[in-house]
Amino acid sequence: MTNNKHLLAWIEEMKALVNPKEVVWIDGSEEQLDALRRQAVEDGEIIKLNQEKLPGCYLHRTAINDVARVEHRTFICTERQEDAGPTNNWMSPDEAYAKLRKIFNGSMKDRTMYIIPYSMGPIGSPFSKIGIELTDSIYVVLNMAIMTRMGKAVLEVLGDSNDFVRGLHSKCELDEENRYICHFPEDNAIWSCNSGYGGNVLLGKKCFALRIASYLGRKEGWMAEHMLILGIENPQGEIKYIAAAFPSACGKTNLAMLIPPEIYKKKGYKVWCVGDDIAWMRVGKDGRLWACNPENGFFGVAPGTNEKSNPNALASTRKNTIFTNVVHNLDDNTVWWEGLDKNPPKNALNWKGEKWDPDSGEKGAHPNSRFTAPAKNCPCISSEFDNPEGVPISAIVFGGRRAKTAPLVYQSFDWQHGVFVGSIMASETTAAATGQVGVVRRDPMAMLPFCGYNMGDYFTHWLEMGQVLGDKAPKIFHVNWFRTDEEGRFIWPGFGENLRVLEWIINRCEGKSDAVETPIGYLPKAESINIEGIDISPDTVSQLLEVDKGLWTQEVEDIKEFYEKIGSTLPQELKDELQALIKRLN
Ligand code: OXD
Ligand code: MN
Repeated sequence: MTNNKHLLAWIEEMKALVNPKEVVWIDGSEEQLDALRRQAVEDGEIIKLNQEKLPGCYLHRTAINDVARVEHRTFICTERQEDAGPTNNWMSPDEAYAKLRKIFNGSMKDRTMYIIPYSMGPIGSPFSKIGIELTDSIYVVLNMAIMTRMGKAVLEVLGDSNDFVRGLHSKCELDEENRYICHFPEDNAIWSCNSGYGGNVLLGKKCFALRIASYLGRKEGWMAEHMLILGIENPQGEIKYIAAAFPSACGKTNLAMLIPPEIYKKKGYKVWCVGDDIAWMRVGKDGRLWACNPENGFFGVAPGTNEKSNPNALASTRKNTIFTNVVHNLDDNTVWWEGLDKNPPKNALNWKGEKWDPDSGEKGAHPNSRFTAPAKNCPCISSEFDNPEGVPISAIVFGGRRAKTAPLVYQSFDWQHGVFVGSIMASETTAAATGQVGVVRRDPMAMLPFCGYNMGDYFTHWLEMGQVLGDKAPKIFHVNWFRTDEEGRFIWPGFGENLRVLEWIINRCEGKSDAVETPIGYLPKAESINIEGIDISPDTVSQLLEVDKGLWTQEVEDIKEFYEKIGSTLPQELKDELQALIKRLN
């Protein structure tokens, strides 16, 4: 399919290492993908679901020891350890290649190696980037066909260029002890072994579009961020775009596709989804910040997705979708997960493929079970989705899951303070990554697990982007949908009602709403949050907007500790911001 000598030489080298029985180039055609689906069904790798109810849909189960990203086995392999920084696991490239060569050695002996050429971003756009993934998993091929633009057209754009990310993946034996996700930013390469779980093996996503891309972005003067992108259309038909970063499983997909509350709908408000997970952002010709979603689909968390929480996501999964680790309803050959509806199937298999009794108290779907759905399926997909220029960003929003400390919303004083606000983001951990659940952890810009280089240098890059953008920089905000009362109940209704907060944010960007200055930033006056049509009292809004100085004083201590961990690369500007916060609190 290509004469690109760099590509062919690399493939020969990898072939010599993994020794595949056969090699298949993925051309992106429906015929080839369909043949692969049939084969995967025959091999038992995927199950064909009810084609009347769920046309083009399949179910896959991972190994039970392989259900989430493995951060403790994810490495940034740079020559110098300080380039990976204190928050990443590090191995020298020599050590990592040597270790992984042993694991990959002959790993495809009885298997086919698939060569997937893919583009992150629309094929041929000057802002898109090309990757090649070699894999022994049809599941990976079929997922990449949804999550990226892929096939022959990508090779045509690549031509003779050596500028592509070299991704090697093998399931090997799915051995946890030898599971590694290694990134070689200096070589534009990713090696992933012994996993079949999406976040570890769909190399275009977290590995390339965040870890490798963040490294490239710093070098080339742009940003790769763990952000959703959405457009809010007002009744006059003007659309303003917001990019928002939240740690994994904080409802990014829900926010990206939110349905406006009834009273907003009646007025003519609409929300358009550009992306739900990753934003590549550059300074445009007009000096503003423009964002593109490099992906082509959604790899969303299934549990909790329902007709109320996210009807658009649910609609997106009704055709041409791959479900992973959900419940298999044997009566009608469909799927189910906790929080889909109140009628769990009686005759069903759980995510492990075992007979499952919904009354047993055991969960049927894995908490991190997923759907892989084409973006085009989404009823509110933006008309700008394929626009290579992307969309101009008015506001950047950071958020986390905090029961008490963070108010519903606040605005940073300026860009530098906004970078500080992003750098101190924190949230309770969830099931998206293996490890303890429910612990508060700092996750600056939601990039802690995804930054491909030193976190201190990353902050510096943010500050530098602010210099370039000057007064055209988006305004920066922080939101918290998860504030609770004394009984631990959420006090903000969330979901579509979050538009009420986004409206204040947009108004602030346009200088249309005033604010109260507090030690942590600008807060709305309680009456500036529109509560028309919801059952929430002005008192509750005031409670949501409370800034507890005692809690923030404790918070400062925790930030100090975190900043110490970042160490010598922490920019002086952020140290200054912390001192300024302490001063304002006193
Ligand atoms: C994801 C994650 O899967 O952030 O998007 O974990
Ligand atoms: Mn994510």
